[in-house]
Amino acid sequence: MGNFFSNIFNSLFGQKELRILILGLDGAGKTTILYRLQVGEVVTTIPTIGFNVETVSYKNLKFQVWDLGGQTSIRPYWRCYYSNTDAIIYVVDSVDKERIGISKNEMVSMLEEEELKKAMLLVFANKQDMEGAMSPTEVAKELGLAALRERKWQIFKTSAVKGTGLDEAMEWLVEALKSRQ
Ligand SMILES: Nc1nc2c(ncn2[C@@H]2O[C@H](COP(=O)(O)OP(=O)(O)OP(=O)(O)O)[C@@H](O)[C@H]2O)c(=O)[nH]1
Ligand SMILES: [Mg+2]
Repeated sequence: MGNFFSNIFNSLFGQKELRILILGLDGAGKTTILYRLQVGEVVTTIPTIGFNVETVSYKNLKFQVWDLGGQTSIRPYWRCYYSNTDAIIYVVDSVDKERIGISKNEMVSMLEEEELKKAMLLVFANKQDMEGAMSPTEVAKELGLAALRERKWQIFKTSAVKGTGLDEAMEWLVEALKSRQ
């Protein structure tokens, strides 16, 4: 019953939780980002088998943020979480030049999914604090972002451990969601 009233309240006042998925290869920094966004701290992570989900509040908006495991064997399960997604945060380890091609392929096949047609895309060129990190321009080029059609997207340079770039990304997301439709 409580849920019933809160649903009515939410639909009247537009307080629906927005759904965000955090995707990317294993070790890219997804779980670190999730908890940075939620509690503002760096947590010690272990590789995610399955998912973590947390509610994150930002500027009076509530986001239900899903962080999925990125290991090769569990990537096929990403699609189980696609429906009703408002935005995808696609995290790239900017130091991992060897696997940037794999990361691109995973991103491209994800974006082909009908269920994600309307989802906006935020790419995080993460681990910018590390020596040898590719710049956001290089990451954008490697991922072929310029070729994306009919997709609202933006790339951000982030460091989940230093906490840089995340605010800017959330700010962009809030504005993009407001100006949607
Ligand atoms: N230097 C640096 N290390 C980072 C950054 N973000 C994450 N890491 C580290 O990278 C490692 C992997 O981070 P996770 O957040 O567990 O990676 P994940 O994407 O969740 O990995 P899976 O759960 O296996 O898919 C951890 O040791 C993090 O501390 C960053 O911005 N800079
Ligand atoms: Mg993880």
